[in-house]
Amino acid sequence: MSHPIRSTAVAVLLAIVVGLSLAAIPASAVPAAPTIAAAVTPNAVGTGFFMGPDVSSWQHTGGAINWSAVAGSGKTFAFVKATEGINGTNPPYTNPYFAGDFAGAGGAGLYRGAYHFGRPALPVSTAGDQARQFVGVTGALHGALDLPPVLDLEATGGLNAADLTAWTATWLSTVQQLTGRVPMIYVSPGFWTSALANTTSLSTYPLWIARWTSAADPLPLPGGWTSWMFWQYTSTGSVPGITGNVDISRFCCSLAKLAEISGSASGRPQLFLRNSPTSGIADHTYVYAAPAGGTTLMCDWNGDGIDTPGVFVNGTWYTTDATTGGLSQLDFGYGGPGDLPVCGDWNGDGRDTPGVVRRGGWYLVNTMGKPTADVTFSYGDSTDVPLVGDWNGDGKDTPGVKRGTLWYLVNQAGPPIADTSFGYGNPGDVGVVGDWNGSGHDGVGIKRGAWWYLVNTVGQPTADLVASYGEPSDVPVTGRWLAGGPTSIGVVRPTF
Ligand SMILES: [Ca+2]
Ligand SMILES: [Ca+2]
Ligand SMILES: [Ca+2]
Ligand SMILES: [Ca+2]
Repeated sequence: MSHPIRSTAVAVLLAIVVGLSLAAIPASAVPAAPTIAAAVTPNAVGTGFFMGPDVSSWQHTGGAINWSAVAGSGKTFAFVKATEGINGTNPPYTNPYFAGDFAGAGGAGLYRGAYHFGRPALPVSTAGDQARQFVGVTGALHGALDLPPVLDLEATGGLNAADLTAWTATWLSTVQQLTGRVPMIYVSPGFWTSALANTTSLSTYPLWIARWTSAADPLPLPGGWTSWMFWQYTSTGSVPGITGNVDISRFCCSLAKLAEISGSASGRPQLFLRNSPTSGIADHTYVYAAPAGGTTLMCDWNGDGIDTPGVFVNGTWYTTDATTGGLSQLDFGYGGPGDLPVCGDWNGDGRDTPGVVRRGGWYLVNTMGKPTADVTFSYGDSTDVPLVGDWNGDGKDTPGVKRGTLWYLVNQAGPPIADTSFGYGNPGDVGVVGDWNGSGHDGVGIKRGAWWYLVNTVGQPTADLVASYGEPSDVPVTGRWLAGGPTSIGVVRPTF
């Protein structure tokens, strides 16, 4: 079935020069990687790990917590128990000190997190009940100092590993849905290994590992995790302002990373991806915890055949290989504010890498995190929308630009003359690129409102595939969400 859409009157355009000179902007014009500015906090310690306690009602048996003294001792963050799921007919438990301690920690300038002590039970839907119980007390945790929500896993409730895994996954996904934030798992290696049979199915969630040891690190990690975000290294710590023993944890990374995982989740990209371009609901829905306000690109950064997010915000790239959201794995500077980000496999090695387009100048790099361009040239002008595709099926991605309703595609990085040019769509349509039929050649398409019109053969004036997906205000993304399939579609929508 063919669905014509209005095309411009010019069916065949002469190839035209859209760039006047090669590499008019020298490579050195691309700035070196900017460092990510560290957040300023009065509690920063100069070296070593950033540390903080986690508290519950137990820490009130000796009196109120003096949060100013906690902060003054050099601690950077604190976690406070909010709720504990109680099954059956018992009323759900809320820590009576949660509100006061959460506010007190924030008032002292500490990053603060809230956790739920899980009480797993069957049916698995009780996990959703407990997620709602938790969020009902904590709210969405969008405050500037708020850390990700936490599930404290220490009890099995008698569930076997498969049920406990399903219960945990349900709590996490429900909290993520309710808050727009990616929750974190608190667990000991022993509990994860035995009670959850060391499942690797949840390793895209950040890990708060409980391993009480004087060793220099908590390795090895269970569950397929390759990194930890917080490490509770002792249960018998001492912190000024808190009476008695208290748990203390270390944060993995820099203050900039702490700031990145904290604060408002508002505006962070939420992905809705379907496996078939023309049918089905969202097969993959997740929030990517990159900073708000950026441009989301989907590319195959690790060469495994699956496209995952990269977010470009004013010259900083936040990329991940995870297919279920979570935090960025690699942050680096490339380009600057006002640049238009692109990604593609410029050298045909099977991995996609970044590029930026600045006033018609293209600056492409072949290695993730490399601060200087490998390839530079001019193509298009400052008002064109850059696109990237493998138009000729040779395994390398090359530029295209969309200028109003006209498309200009080129098969090599450098020559300023379009190999293919044609009109497709209306002014205001958003252009997309993909290999919709798995031929090895990319085609094009447009998103108009909620409707998508996709073409397998560039230059063909009628759509091969027509689909309705997403809201008119959603930003389209395209890519392979399953290895081996043709390119499919999805949308990006900022979280609330
Ligand atoms: Ca990949
Ligand atoms: Ca490559
Ligand atoms: Ca190509
Ligand atoms: Ca194709």
